[in-house]
Amino acid sequence: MSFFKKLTQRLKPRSDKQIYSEGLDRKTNKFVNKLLLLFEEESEIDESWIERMMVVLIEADVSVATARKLMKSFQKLLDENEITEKLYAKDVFKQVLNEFYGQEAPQLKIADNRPTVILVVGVNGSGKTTSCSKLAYMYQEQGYKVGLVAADTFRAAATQQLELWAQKLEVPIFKGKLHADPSSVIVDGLKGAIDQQLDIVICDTAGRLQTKTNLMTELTKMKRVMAKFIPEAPDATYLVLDATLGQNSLIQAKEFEKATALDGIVLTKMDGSAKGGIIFSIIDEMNLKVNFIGLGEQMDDLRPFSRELFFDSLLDGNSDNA
Ligand SMILES: Nc1nc2c(ncn2[C@@H]2O[C@H](COP(=O)(O)OP(=O)(O)OP(=O)(O)O)[C@@H](O)[C@H]2O)c(=O)[nH]1
Ligand SMILES: [Mg+2]
Repeated sequence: MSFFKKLTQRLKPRSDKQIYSEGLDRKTNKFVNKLLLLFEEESEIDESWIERMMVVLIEADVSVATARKLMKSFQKLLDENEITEKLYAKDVFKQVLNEFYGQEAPQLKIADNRPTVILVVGVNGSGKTTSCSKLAYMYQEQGYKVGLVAADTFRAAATQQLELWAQKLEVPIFKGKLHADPSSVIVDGLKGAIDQQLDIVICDTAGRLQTKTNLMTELTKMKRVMAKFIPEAPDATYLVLDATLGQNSLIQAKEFEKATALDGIVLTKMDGSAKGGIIFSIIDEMNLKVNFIGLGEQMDDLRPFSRELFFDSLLDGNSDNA
C-alpha cells in the first residue's frame, strides 16, 4: 500500500461540514471574523450598523454594486419582519445569501461507456494542478477509475508536480516531452483513457493570461482535438480562480468566458482569504456557478460547492463547534 493511502487511511474522514467550517474558521479568516464581530455587537440594528456591514463586504472585495444589492435585500427582509436584534438578523442574512446565490450548479454527469473528460484552465498559480489532483482523489473516493493528463508542457516542473500526485493516488498519468504541443498530450491521454477504460480523465493545463491570444487559441485547439476522439469532450471546462486575488479574479473570469466556453468555476484558497467576498461578485456578475471550492491544502479540502454549507459556515465561523 502506498504511503499516501496509508496516510489517508490513518486520517479520520472529515464530513463536508467540518471541512467547510475549518476552512472558514474565524481565527484564520479575517473576512469571516469581521462579519461575525458585527453580529456580536450588542446594540440594535441601525443605519450605521448597516453601513459598517457594507464596508466589511467591500473590504472583502465584494464589488460596491453587489454589496448594495445584498444590503438592500437584507434591509428589506429585516424591515418586513421587524427584526432589530442581531441574533435573528444572522438567519435573515443567511436567507438573503441563499436566495442571492440561487440554484446550485448541476453535478457533472459521469458517462457510462466512455471516459468523461474534464479540462482545467486558469492563470498561473491559481491552483490548477492541485485542483486536478484533488478532483482525481475525490472521484477516486467515489469509486471511479481516474486518469490525469499533464497538458502543461510549458515547465518541466509542472509535469513532475502532477506525476507526484499521480503516484500518490496510484492513478495513470499521460504526459509529453517538455515544450511538446499540449494538444498532442491530450490526444495521447484520451487514447490511453479509452484503452484503459477509465471513467474520468482530468486534464491539467499551463497557466495562461487571459490577454495572451496565442495561449487562448491553444485552448481552443485542445478542445478541438478532444472532440475528435470523444465528441462530447470536454464534458466540463472548469476555470480555476484564486479567491485571494479578489476583484482581479473576477476580471480574469470575464475574459476567460469571452475566449472559451466554460462550465463552471473552481474557487481555490477560500481558506484564510481576506478577499473571500469575491464569491458574491462572481455569483452576481457571471453566468457561471462555483462547482468546487478549495478550503485548504489537504487532499480532501476541495469540495463540491454547497451554498447551504458555505453560508452556514461563513456565519458560524468556528471550527470548534463542528
Ligand atoms: N490554502 C490553499 N492553498 C491552495 C489551494 N489550492 C491550491 N493551493 C496552493 O496554491 C499553490 C499553487 O497551486 P498549483 O496547483 O501549483 O497552481 P497552478 O495553477 O497549477 O500553477 P501554475 O501551473 O504555475 O499555473 C500551491 O502551493 C497550492 O498548494 C487551496 O484551496 N487552499
Ligand atoms: Mg500547474
